[in-house]
Amino acid sequence: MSEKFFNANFPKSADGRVSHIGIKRGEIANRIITVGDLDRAKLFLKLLDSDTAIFQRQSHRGFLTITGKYKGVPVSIVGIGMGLSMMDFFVREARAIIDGTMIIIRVGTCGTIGKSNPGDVIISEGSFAVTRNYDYPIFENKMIMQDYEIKTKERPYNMSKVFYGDEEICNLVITFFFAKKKKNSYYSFLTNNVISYSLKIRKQLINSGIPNSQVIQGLNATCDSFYSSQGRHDENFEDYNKGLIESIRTKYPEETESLEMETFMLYYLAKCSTDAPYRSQHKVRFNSRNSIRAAATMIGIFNRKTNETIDPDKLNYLERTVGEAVLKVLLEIGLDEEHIGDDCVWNLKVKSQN
Ligand code: R1P
Ligand code: URA
Repeated sequence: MSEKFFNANFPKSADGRVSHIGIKRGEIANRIITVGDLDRAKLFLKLLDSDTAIFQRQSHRGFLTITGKYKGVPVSIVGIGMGLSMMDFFVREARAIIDGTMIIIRVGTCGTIGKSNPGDVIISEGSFAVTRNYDYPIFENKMIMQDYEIKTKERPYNMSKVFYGDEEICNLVITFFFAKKKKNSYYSFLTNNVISYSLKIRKQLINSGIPNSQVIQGLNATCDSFYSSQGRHDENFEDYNKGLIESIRTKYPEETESLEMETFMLYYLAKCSTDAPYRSQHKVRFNSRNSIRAAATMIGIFNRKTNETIDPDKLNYLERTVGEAVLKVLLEIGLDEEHIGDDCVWNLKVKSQN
């Protein structure tokens, strides 16, 4: 830590920077795409308007914030790295420095455990957490373990209830891929696509030999490890996770499509968000209105049933396609109160080349 922070409860630097994501008021917009991989954030940067200055700041904790305009509207792209706590840092610290509603759409990758395959796009209407039960003992033999489970009803992993994303935004993401929506069913990716460049993309998909992907709506399981709580086998650790994927699908049969590591925290915090950031209200009415609206979309990269993995060119292509669709969705949502000010980075002019 190279500078002094003030207020131990919610630390900020003298010039108002929040301590982990490293930005201040006016450097992040109300409409946000968040990703894990910082290269994905840089890929999306290329989609922003070129006639507006683009702000970029990478914090010492690994968060990358990019703010500019898309079709004239202020947007931010935030790369957060991985895991529940990184999502928690990002959502809370961003919330502390933005006035008005925040719209946050995650564009991530995931493992697939349902109908979907690598190369399919999944819109997560809801998410639950799968976390290691840290009170569960490390056993010397299986018999003692079975006795313990019978006596205590404890299991090595806990599964939370489901928290849902913003229905309107999730549906909009789907309609930006497709003209019609049918819950819990398959969609032929980019057929009936309402995005104007659909034909071009379809041709490219065919020309590059990339088979059609599907867009699937389903539940997400957000796990506190890429390994143990996603049911991966690792002989170096005693993880008690044999059969975990089946247990997940038993708890939420038919609906669970994806395993990843952040969406639950995003949906949960959106649900916990208060109306404090609405400056126009003058006083806080606890939880009378949420100030964060969230959705999550993810590209399947590993099929956990068949071990199939995605081709990197296909992933790169899909990231760009999904990113562009999500930017368009962000523009569709009206905001009742937006962050404004002359010092906002999106109001800066592009420096002339001369
Ligand atoms: C694990 O490899 C990471 O990939 C997924 C998981 O949620 C986890 O963060 O998401 P991103 O592709 O957005 O990083
Ligand atoms: N991200 C995850 O968390 N798990 C996967 O299997 C793939 C991406």
